[in-house]
Amino acid sequence: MNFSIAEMKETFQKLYHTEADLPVYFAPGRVNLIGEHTDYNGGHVFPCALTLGTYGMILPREDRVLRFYSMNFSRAGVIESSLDDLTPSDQAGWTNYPKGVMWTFAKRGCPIPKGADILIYGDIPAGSGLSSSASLEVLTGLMLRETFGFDFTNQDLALIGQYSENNFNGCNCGIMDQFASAMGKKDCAIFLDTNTLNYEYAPVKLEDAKIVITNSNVKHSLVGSAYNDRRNECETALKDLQKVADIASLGDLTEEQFEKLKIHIVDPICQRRAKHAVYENQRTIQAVKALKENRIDEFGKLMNASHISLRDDYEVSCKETDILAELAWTIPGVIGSRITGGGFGGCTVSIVKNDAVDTFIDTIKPAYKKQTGIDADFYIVDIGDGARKL
Ligand code: GAF
Repeated sequence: MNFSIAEMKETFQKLYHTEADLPVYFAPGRVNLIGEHTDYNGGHVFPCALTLGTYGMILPREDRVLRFYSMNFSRAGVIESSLDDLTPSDQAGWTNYPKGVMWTFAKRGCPIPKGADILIYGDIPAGSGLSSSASLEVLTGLMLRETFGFDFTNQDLALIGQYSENNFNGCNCGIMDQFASAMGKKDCAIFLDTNTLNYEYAPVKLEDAKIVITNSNVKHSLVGSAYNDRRNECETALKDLQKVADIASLGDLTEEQFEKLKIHIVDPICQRRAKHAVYENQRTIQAVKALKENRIDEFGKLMNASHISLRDDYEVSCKETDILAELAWTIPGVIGSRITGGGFGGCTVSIVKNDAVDTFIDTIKPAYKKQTGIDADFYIVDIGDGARKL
């Protein structure tokens, strides 16, 4: 299902009985190249914004009614709510995300003054782990800022989205996804220190290669709770280490320091989780250096090592994403391949030489189907700009 901007405008006008020619806003999804599960451990991440994302339109009302409509879920029709009832509920479905952002604006001393009619459309594949919810949060913040004149930067919108996801939607995520969506830059990945929020844009100049996302088309149900479990396990490990070392986060440690200190982490599972967080952070720093120095093969090796660590130590991969990565590693011209995002299904990201892309797809598609019975989808993606008015 693909809609044009003109179709969105036409749908809005018909649905909400208006002739207003309203602007369309956009916030992208993201793919993370390396630095997984480091963002809530004070480490580094290296995501980029996609040209896929979530589009939205908004018209303020004179009352306090909120009306939401998604062109992706048109059967649900218009979902009505009120600014006086900003509480999460199972019945509210996807509208819990924009409502959470409105609730967070109020928490930050900027209550939304009037109701609004809102239309949303997204082209991020559903359930793919490419941050459709973060993009919806950032998009909502952007539309509210522009419509009601709030003085927030795009970085503020990322923090508002994360706060909302943590405190309204119940997922204890880090800042990576919202940051990438709000702050992305065309043809660049963002090297973000999640401890300080210092960041730099690193050009991803892949003249003879492409970024290929492979969707396993599985999402295991434990994703929300297991994500929060991983975060708790890392916090337990950190507390043990803080009894003997002056550190604020796992991201403060080098591999050598960790190896010396690790015996102080009592629970062996927590020890493995912490090992991943420390090593992945260092891999990310090394990978960005390698990219800047045009050592792309080294970047790819670090991606592969990231997958192995996520599979064995962090245990957020699954059979399907392991099959995808392991198949990719056998194909000549594949520079690197790993699971991307929160895990337990979702996608892998691979860097593939231009002349190997067809072989990549032609090899993985049937082999994956044979081993899992599932059809994988492939997206050759471009890196786009962050949230903006179109
Ligand atoms: C999810 C979270 F939302 C991010 O904050 C990050 O932790 C990621 O999983 C794993 O790197 O996308």
